[in-house]
Amino acid sequence: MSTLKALLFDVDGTLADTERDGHRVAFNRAFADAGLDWQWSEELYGQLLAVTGGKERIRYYLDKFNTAFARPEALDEFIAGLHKAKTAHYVQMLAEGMIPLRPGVKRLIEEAREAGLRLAVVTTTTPENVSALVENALHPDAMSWFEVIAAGDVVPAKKPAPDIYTWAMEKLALSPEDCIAFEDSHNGIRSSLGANLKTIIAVNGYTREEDFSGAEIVLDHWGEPELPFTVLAGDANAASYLDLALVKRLHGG
Ligand code: XBP
Ligand code: MG
Repeated sequence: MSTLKALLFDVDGTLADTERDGHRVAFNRAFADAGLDWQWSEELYGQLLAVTGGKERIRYYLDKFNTAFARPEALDEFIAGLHKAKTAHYVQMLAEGMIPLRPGVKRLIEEAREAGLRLAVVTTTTPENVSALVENALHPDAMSWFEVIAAGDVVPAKKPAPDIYTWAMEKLALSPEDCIAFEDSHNGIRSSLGANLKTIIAVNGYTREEDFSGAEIVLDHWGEPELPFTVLAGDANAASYLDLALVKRLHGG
């Protein structure tokens, strides 16, 4: 194993718990704006999360859960319009500070920066959503902390395909042995493992029961000195929060 050089962070569910009270609410607001009576409940949204990507998720909803809807002829444009409105609502919610980072995220990223590690974001979400979260919840200048932002439609095949991780490592000019990935979901780890990356998992309410075989460790959250994590699978070597020493140990380099 080579020395660890870069940390690759997923966004939704990993940096912040964005899905239930963020994306879901923004989708519902966009539907209401468009005069649609669609309401994505917390429970339905859990099922819709099977598909990554907001536009792809709307299409999946129509295909599987709302087959009676009279589809407009220009369906792609219709979905793109709804999704654009959803992004505007979501970014607004972040600007209002409605979605904090998960415990431990800021501390770990700051420690990694001080140690000279390279950082990247690797996500399925829309690029505007990344900057809105990072600038509002992490630091106003924090976009410059990430050397590569791999987001949204830059690769056609979204997670669980490995393409977005492969794309990010190409931009960093690093190989999988130089990096480690941070994820929260089954689709996320399928993507990172598919790109041959060691992966650390912190689950959230929607992903707790998912299959994380192949993860280096599965935690209930990243942990803080005053807020210890619970290890759901793997060995934290008696640590109670994720710091760089534990990340390096899990990476093995
Ligand atoms: C994130 C997603 C995204 C967001 C919505 O998955 O699935 O679709 O829910 O974002 P991951 P957009 O954390 O695995 O990257 O609406 O901007 O697509
Ligand atoms: Mg995620």
